[in-house]
Amino acid sequence: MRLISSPSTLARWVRAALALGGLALLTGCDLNFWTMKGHQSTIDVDGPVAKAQLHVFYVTCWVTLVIFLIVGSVLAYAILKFRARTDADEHAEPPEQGHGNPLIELGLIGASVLALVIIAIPTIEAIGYTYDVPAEDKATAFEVNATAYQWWFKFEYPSEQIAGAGPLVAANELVIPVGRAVHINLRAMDVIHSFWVPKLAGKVDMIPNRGNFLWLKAETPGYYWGQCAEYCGDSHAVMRFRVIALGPRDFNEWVNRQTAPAREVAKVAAADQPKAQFASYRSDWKRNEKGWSPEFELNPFQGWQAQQEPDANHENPALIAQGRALFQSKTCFSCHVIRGHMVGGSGAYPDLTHVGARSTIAAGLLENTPEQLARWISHPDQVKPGNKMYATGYIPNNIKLTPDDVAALVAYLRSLK
Ligand code: HEC
Ligand SMILES: [Cu+2]
Repeated sequence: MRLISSPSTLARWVRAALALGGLALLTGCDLNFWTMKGHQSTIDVDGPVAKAQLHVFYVTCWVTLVIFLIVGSVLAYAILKFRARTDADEHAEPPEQGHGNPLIELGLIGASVLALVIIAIPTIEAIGYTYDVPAEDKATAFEVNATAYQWWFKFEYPSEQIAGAGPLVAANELVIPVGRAVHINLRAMDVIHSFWVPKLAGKVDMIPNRGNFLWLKAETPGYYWGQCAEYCGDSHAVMRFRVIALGPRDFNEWVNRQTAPAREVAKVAAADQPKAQFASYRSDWKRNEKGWSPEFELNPFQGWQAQQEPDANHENPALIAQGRALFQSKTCFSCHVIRGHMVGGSGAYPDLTHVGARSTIAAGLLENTPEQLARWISHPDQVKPGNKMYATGYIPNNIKLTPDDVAALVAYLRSLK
């Protein structure tokens, strides 16, 4: 109790707690406090849109730093110079008060206007530049539609039409060509969400029944973290996505694979093939625990690239065929499209035609490994609170999966490269 006996010690404890809390928050955001680097750093950015926005931030910072130094020094000077030195000082009458000095007042107004103008010029410039694709980039711009659902993202590529199926559709991973302006139409199907890839561009809201858009450009091939930035319900905090920027050749290859129908795996006698390598998900995984391995965290771009290739040596065609049948009998197909394999699904749920080629599942929450897939489909409710797959599918359809079912479904989903 002695520790908080006086008000000033209490104040010291409160300050220490606040400082610790702030540090914990910063590390929670996975931003390095000293280098300002991190998956979602707005200080360590790529591409002209994010750079223009960062420039405005720095201009504002410098101007306010100068103001802080001037006001701070005057304040410090006054505090030291006019402090009470003796007991008599402390009880003395206040000195005669001044009543305005036109020169100082006009000077301060002038200085404030100047500071605002210095900030306003680059701000207005950046607003104009970041609003829409600039004229010189229009000809080569790439168009994408992004639609937000509680709690995942759908990406449509209007320029990549598939005969009889409309535009190419993917979920939660937006693949874009590097060095080209990307114009993204933003839509929402239920509530207001917000589209934010901190390293590439500032956030823009996705509003039901109201078209919105933004543009961005990646200059370096890579893997960028995105996040819904407008509170949208139970799983808002884990409504994420990724942007993967690829060079022209890789991008074309990706489009070719994605526009093809779901992969077929030739049937071979089950006895010749390796057994499933896992029975179920790890029961010691906690709710919402981070879903990726240290290797993936270290180089997710390589992880994503490795995920594109089918791993024919470790596939079990009989198990895959079993999984494909289960996908139908367990009613998964009533929500999810697997183009070319079965008729069903609707645009309102993640397209799974090439789910095996994604690096993450459940909207960027879990790394797409066999174990995490097993974890997701056996207990979606334990991973993502309120998710619609569980609430509107598993509960009403009474979907129950045995460990064998899970192994077969995982083998099937993994084969969909
Ligand atoms: C009621 C519709 C519905 C049913 C039935 C359903 N799902 Fe889903 N599924 C969803 C929704 C919605 C999501 C997105 C959840 C989220 O991320 O919030 C999803 C996500 C997924 C994902 C992750 C996709 C990604 O890229 O993030 C996989 C894999 C999946 N479901 C597999 C299955 C399997 C296997 C079954 C059958 C056992 C099934 N689903 C049944 C609606 C459904
Ligand atoms: Cu959201």
